[in-house]
Amino acid sequence: MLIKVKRGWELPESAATPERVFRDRRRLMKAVAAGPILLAAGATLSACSAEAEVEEDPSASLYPVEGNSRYKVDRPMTPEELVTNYNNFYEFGSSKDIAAKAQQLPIRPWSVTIDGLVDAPITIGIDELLAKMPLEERVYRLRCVEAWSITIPWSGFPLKALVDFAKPLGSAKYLVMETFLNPEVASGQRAVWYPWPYVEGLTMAEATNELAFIATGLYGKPIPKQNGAPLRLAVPWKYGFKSIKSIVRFTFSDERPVNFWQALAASEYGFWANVNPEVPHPRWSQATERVLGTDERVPTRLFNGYAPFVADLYEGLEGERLFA
Ligand SMILES: Nc1nc2c(c(=O)[nH]1)N[C@H]1C(S)=C(S)[C@@H](COP(=O)(O)O)O[C@H]1N2
Ligand SMILES: [Mo]
Repeated sequence: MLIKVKRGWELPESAATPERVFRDRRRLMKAVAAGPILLAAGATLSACSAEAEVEEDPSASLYPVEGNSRYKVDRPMTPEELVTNYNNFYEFGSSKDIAAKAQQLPIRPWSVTIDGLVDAPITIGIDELLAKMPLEERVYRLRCVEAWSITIPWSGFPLKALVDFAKPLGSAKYLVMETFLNPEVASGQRAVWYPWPYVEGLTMAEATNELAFIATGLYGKPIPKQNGAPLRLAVPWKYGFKSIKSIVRFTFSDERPVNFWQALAASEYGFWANVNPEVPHPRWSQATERVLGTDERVPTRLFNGYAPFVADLYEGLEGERLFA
């Protein structure tokens, strides 16, 4: 992606290739739209239906957005092809290759409800919300609890901007977030042993920390469905499962929520889930991580390398299970 190179970000040649393919497909889609003559090529058409969705996204013209260089990474960007084809999104199944299935998710209209301990609850359409929020691009690392990691350019807005917009009451202690519930299109949600819908939460101090980000774009385009369209959380100092996808509700609460993975296995997953190489998962070490797109295993860092921004959030909380 030329624009990334211009900004001086490290981008391996392999990452540029999918973008070229994407552009070629866009050209093809335009050709398809121009006349019915290509419609006989049914196989080609369905093969690029994902790109067609991206084309139709009404927020497409918002991107790319201005980069924020405050948040530095010391690793090359993960190839887009990998980031969009190796996913955790249990609503569409427990394997990593849910990208095609996720295209079933309708993302317009998409309403976001803000309620609980706020001045006035509101339900707002995603495009109206996007128009009110200060969009920027940030390169963040993401460390999954399964010990793999990626480095990606999100577009979106600071979660604090949404909190300010919501005007929470002084009694709010937590921000609880909820994913859509639609078992008709999300086959994973027909598995009744999971506590759907997916829920996550942050303390107010975490939610208003400058790193907490709502991602609405990825690689300078609207965020793909498999990555949590049309809006998902990005909290890079916590294990990936905290970064909840496809959010429909933000509820301010005075009660700590039980998040999805904690409800499933409280002995393995908790509320805080801050990255710490020295605290193993009960079934595996967290000391190192596999860097997707490379053959490397590198040491994992405390708070995933973001300690300068977030370590002070946890002062006085040493009695809590901060790292699971
Ligand atoms: N709603 C929802 N959000 C979710 C998940 C999920 O299964 N459902 N998986 C989480 C996990 S475990 C990870 S590692 C990240 C993966 O994000 P990515 O697929 O965009 O890399 O999403 C998180 N958000
Ligand atoms: Mo994860």
